[in-house]
Amino acid sequence: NTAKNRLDYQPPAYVISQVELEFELLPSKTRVLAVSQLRRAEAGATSLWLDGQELQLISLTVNGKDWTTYEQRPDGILLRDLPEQFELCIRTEINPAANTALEGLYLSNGAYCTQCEAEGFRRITFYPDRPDVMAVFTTHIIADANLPFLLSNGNLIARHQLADGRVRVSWHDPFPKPCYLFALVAGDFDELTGSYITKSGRNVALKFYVDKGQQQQAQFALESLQRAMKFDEDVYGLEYDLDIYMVVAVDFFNMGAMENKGLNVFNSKFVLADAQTATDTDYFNIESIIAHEYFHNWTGNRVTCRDWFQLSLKEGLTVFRDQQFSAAMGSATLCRIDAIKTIRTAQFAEDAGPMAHPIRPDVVEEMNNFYTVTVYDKGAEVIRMQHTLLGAAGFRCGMDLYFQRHDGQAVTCDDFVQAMQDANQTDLSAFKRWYSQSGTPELSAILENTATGVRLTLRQQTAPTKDQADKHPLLLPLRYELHDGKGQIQSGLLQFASAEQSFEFTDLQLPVIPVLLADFSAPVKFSYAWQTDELLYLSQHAQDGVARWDAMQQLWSDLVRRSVRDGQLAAIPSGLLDVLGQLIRSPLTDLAFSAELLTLPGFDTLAEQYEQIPVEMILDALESYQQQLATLFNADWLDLYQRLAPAPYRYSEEQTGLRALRNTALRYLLRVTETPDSLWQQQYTGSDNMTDKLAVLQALVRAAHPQAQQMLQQFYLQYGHNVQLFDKHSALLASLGTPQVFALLDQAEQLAQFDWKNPNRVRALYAVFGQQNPAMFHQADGAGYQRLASVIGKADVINPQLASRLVTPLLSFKRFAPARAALMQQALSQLQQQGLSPDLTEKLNKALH
Ligand code: B3K
Ligand code: ZN
Repeated sequence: NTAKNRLDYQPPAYVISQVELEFELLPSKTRVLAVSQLRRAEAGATSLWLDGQELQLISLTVNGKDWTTYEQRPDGILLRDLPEQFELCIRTEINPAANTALEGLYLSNGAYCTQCEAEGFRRITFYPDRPDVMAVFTTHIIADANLPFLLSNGNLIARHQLADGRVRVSWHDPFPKPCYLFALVAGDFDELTGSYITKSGRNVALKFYVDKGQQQQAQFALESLQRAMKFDEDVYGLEYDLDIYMVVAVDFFNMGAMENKGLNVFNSKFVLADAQTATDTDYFNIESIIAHEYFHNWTGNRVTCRDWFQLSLKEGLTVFRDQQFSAAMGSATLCRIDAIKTIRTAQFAEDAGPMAHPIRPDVVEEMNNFYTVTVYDKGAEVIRMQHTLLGAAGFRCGMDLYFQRHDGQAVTCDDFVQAMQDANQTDLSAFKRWYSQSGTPELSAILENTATGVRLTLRQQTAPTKDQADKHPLLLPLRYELHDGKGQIQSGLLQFASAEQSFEFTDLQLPVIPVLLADFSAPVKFSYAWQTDELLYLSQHAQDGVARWDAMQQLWSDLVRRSVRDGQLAAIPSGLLDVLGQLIRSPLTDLAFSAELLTLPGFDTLAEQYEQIPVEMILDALESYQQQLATLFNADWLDLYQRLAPAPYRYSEEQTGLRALRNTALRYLLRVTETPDSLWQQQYTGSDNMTDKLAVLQALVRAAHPQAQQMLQQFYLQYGHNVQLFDKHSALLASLGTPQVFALLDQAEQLAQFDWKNPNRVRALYAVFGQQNPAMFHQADGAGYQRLASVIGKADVINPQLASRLVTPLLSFKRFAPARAALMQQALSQLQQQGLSPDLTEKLNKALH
């Protein structure tokens, strides 16, 4: 066990002021020379640990002399007898062509690129691979002339032709940085160029590097970057600091994107977009991820993490900032609903399972396993709560102080909260427990009359988690609305910090209909004994849009819960049908919001509400309710569909809403046999954009329509040559809820475009199968579990990070009835027989013990 503990942090023995790297690029024999200037930081220290993995050491000198007093181990080198100050010069050889883990320096379709966060730099050279060692980097790249673009961090300072025909370029990044922000890219690309003038008048060159022929598809990403740069100036006063900002799109990538200083590397699916290949959702994701990586330039790069336990310092904060940006670019309510779904499905599940951890973890084996929905998305909720408690102006003051104090430093989550506190002269010590406690608080409320008004009694409780037995109350900011049902509303913000507390409200008598988590003001589970008509009232009259949507979600989960309890489908109350009918016949002006109100909660959202998940019952109830709505409102759906006539494609809030609502209608229409095939065929062939084409296929798949498979085949033949569309085809196929899916998955693995080495290809099939196909993944005989486990075993040998992410749906086997849990556990145990990567080992040990 190689577990590391947060509290064991030791500052570095030596620090590095400057490092000069020289790369001689060859696919299987790349030479790396690293020359670093070191200085003792800890009194009396004479030895220094350098991390290194899969490196061939060629030579090592200290102050120009061969150094022999060192000890080489499988994971690095311990240097001894070092002077106070010295120049360290290390030559290594690495093999990018053999690097299928996609960590360190590797090849993606013939282009060299790097991924160093969290601990990938140690696969490039021996170095103190920890974020609190910040140095100024200069990088020289030597490569054949067939690689015209040789890129690294900072500004280009030189370019020479060498005598042997090769080219040598040099880059210098003046901002000290940890090695996880280092990047190198070398390849042949198309270049899309733009510019941005900062608020103080500096001109920044913006450059996007994409595969040949795809230049125009980066235009939307470029414009998104310009909007993000403006937003950070307007809202936080933060300006870009180099003369050039580069983004490279690669198809082989383990996650979404990486914020390397001045040289972001992106998964190409989060850069490339045009109406024919990208959906509205793709456009939304591109804009938000471009912004996320840009915002890291301040929250992550200028101020970075002291150690990896502090990851949420940069990730929670940067997700919060990208959410603010997306809310400002489009519908804030819709963005919030998206974020809530992520918390209620993936994050609540993580907190209830074997990988439960606080947003600032205490124990880590493999750091790559902690880039989680907890650190990122719950981390963002924890920042959001501070924003709620301090107000926008107070939060901004805290941010200003944070940068004033810590620019150029590697700091902790405590430092962040301290700045928020000091700038606002307030005490956040009670709030800080959110950083150290894992698990989901469950909040409940009771209302009663008193002599002078109404008393609201709140209780909170957090169940023990796998990692922590004892739980304490947390400070919950609760945005409430109290409705008297006749149009009078009292609203405000409560701070609830104990296990139980009562709040008195005057000028009010029961009956009162409460909203207690408007805008989802705290990431908790909430229960209150609303009557059906109270929820219906809130769905119409809550001031907060999120609360209106939540009331509808609550109505459906109540119905499903009753169906599960009674073993028979509960009837949809007539009041709910009235509200739905009304919405279909005359939608709200925000069409996308109407679409959300007309959509039932997903399987995962419902599943999270049960201690033992009744898979079939939830699926059956969802299926029946959707079928009923389809049949009952058939004429209204058709009418709505026909009224929402599409205009030529543009990505805009208005058009996106129209398509969302129209395609919601389509989904219901395809569930009834009377709907003529010509309706969806016309949309499929007649539409000028991928959003509407894909919506047809999705609707066919979800309705298990007899023509679904044939249409998937047609889509593949027509579009499968484009990798983004090939992945969309895979994802659709993997979500088919009938047993044929197993044979189709087999066939898909055989297609020429499929590649086990490319995480996008594998995820499109198997992340989707495991996470978006509950009917087949949870098939009662365990075939789904077996399939996923065997894929994970195969992937782990190639790419541990990929395998480790795919395993998530199997980990929570304890949430299922014994027969099913046993099958899931069995699949995991079989997997464990194989020699596994540290990534999977950590997760399986936690799940199985
Ligand atoms: N910071 C990177 C994630 C790195 C993941 C390493 N396994 C992308 C981001 O959050 O912006
Ligand atoms: Zn990030």
